[in-house]
Amino acid sequence: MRSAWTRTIVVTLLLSVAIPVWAQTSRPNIIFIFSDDHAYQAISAYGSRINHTPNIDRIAREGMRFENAMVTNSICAPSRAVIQTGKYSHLNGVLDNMQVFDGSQQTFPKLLQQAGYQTAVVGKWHLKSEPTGFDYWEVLPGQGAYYNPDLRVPAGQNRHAGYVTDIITDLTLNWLEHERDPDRPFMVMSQHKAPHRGWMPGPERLTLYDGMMIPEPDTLFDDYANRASPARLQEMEIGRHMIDGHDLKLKPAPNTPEDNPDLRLWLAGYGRLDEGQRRIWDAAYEPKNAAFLAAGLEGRALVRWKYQRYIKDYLRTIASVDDNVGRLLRYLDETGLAENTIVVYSSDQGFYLGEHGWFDKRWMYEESLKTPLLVRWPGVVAAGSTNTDMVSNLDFPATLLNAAGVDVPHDMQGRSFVPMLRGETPADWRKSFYYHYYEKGIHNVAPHEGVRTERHKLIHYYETDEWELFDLEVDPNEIRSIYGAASYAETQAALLDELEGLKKALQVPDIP
Ligand code: SGN
Ligand code: CA
Repeated sequence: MRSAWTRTIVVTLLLSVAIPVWAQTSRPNIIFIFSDDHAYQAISAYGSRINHTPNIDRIAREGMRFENAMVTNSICAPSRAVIQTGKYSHLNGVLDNMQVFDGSQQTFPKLLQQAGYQTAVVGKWHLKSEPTGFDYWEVLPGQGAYYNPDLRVPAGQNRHAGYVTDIITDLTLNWLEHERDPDRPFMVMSQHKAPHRGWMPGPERLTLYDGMMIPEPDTLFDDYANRASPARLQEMEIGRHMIDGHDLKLKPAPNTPEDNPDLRLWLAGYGRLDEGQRRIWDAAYEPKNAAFLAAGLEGRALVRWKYQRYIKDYLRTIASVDDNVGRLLRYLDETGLAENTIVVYSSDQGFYLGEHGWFDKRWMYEESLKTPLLVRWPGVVAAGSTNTDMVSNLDFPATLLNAAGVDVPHDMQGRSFVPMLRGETPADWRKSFYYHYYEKGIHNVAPHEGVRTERHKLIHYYETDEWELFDLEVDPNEIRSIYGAASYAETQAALLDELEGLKKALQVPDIP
């Protein structure tokens, strides 16, 4: 009896050793749903005052909501390069939106592939070089278009009729249904263009919020007093920097010269609509535009109108993202895949929804430093749980590799937050976070670096050698820098030390 048991155990052990790791089907699948510029303030699971996102909320309700997920460099291509590599911009080579990602370097999809995962990426990519480490890819060239978008594939480019958010989901579902190898685990990145600027709502959502007033943020009329000079010098104010044809959907006058940038942007958006799409677009916007032009608004009233026009279009594009998250979740339910699939929802960075009078991102101030992060993992993550530790897009690859049972390479700077997903924060988890924004160009945000702790934030605009210090507990809106205040001298000195220490540990080169 005993020897039979022993034999069984030995055979079982031998078998489990003999089965290659990649053939074990219990490893979780991963669906990484990513959007572009989706602020946590516009997700009801984060307490949004301005919209409802029932499908995205479902991921939070059945999973974990991270309240302090931060990006290392709040802009598109850099954030995506961080996510591919688990390394800060100064090591992965993508400091700003102009640089080309070196796809020959180590990335987490490649490591998953080597471990037997089937990998795919669909939608916004923005790293310029061709995706590497993916069995299937179909990505938007550059920023991509909202309507009738082109998508790049290894053999060239295809034009798809319809609305980009629906198309990205269609392609994701098509791959899952028809091209995936059911005997292997998969990792698919389904990455939306929405709600990126241009803010062109889908055909079914063009009149959502009509007749409603969306609440304004407290700092819509920020005067940038008590801040360093960059806050005043930026070019991302709703009042001053929105483009009529592009951002506000006001048709350029018939005699507008051809080289007018407003007209060019208008044509790049509205100009792509086919006749049928144009009809419903015009029916939605023309009556509202006529009423606006007749009202002759000025001053704060005009800013308020622009805010309403902007925020409604932004939220309309999110409504389509939410619908499409619902489609993906339903597919997982219907196929039984939900049980063994990790679903992540996140965005490449946060966004200003009128806070400080702004749209766009880039700053180390909260709304763009933080990004939404929701994770559902049945059997591992407790439903409806929350986490407040400082996690980052830097940690995404280490976390996904760890979840897949793949070793995390030592040269990745991020760290797995799988322990937090299980409800336990390691005692030595980071208590401070290093941030660095580099780009010089559109929106004129001065390059800066800084350190964020649970309570404080120190920012250095190194080109003009100006500093800001915020106490987030007493000043959550970051409207009063207390850098240099005697009562904060100790805190300030400690943060300066912390910043130096982090830069050393993270191998940040000296600023030239
Ligand atoms: C475009 C937008 C900018 C935006 C950048 C970067 N202008 O240039 O407003 O900051 O993208 O965005 S637009 O006129 O083309 O809409 S990012 O998300 O790709 O970093
Ligand atoms: Ca972005």
